[in-house]
Amino acid sequence: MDKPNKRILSGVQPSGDLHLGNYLGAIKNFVSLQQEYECFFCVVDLHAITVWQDPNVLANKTREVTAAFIASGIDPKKNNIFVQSQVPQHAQLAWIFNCVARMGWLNRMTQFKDKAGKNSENVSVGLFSYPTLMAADILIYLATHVPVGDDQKQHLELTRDIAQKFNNDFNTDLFPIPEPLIFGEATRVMSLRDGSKKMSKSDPSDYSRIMLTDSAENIIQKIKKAKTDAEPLPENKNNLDGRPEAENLISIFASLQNSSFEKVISEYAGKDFATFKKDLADLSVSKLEPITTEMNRLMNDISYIDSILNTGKEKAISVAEPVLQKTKQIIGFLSK
Ligand code: AQP
Repeated sequence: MDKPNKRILSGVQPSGDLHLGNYLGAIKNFVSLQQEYECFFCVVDLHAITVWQDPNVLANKTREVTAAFIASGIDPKKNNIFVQSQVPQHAQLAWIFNCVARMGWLNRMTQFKDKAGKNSENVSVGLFSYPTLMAADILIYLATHVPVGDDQKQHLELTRDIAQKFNNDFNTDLFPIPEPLIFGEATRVMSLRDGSKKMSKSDPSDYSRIMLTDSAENIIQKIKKAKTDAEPLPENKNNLDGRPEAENLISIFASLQNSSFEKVISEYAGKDFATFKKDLADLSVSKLEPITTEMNRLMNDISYIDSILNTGKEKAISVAEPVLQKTKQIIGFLSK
């Protein structure tokens, strides 16, 4: 069993249409990391079913996330792209981690509190234990680095705690303590309707997010209607206090342009939002339209997508299985 120095694992849920937050916070960064790291990119359908998913659309959404990876520039020959439920080692290690993680740790997870809201008695047990499965996703590959959006930072800290506790409890150094890779100008893209809420697949308003499946007209409309305030764009970053919607649109612009927040501010200082939004819409369409077109082309070739997933599954299992066996041996389970 090799111990890699630079191995990435990251996942995206097939729980709805992918949006600009998923793209700028995660997928765009995957593309830039693929040369430097050995990468495992996973469509995390086991995570998706922590809330109800329509069985008639789940398979299609799973392929669509795969298509989005490839259309965004992830090379399927160089990287391992696969589906979480097709690699049973994830769920097996997750059970072991359920017995390592402490209730108090999981009780602190803000994503669970946000998603469960006042309904916490009625949500699935899976939604609560989601972070232990995420720890298993990462550690079953002995991944050293995890590129994610800022919203996943707390879950990654829990993964590090689980790795550390397992290693301590069993006097081993099997699991690495993985490092988060949270970078870029848009690590937390906010809703276009409310700058205090994260852009999310599950927001009931379509106008809260730009989706990778949106047409150019839709993108233009959504940016035009995006909430802003009456002030022009500021002269510097300090003048953005209390203006989360303005800050969000500037971050999106900077990230799409591969530029910096400061540079965008200096370019647009004092200009009105109508001008800025028009340029942001043009920029968004020019960056996203080629991805959407390629996703649509790939979705017309399902056998190609499935062949990529099949190859990815085999490679993933070949790495995950020895780690699972080693884990079981350390715990004291009977071996095969
Ligand atoms: N708004 C965001 N800004 C930056 N990054 C984001 N990510 C998600 N939303 C934003 C990052 O995208 C990757 C995949 O996320 P996911 O689909 O697995 O889960 P999620 O974070 O729960 O995404 P959603 O869209 O909010 O889904 P729902 O509404 O179903 O809960 C992760 O790296 C995440 O950080």
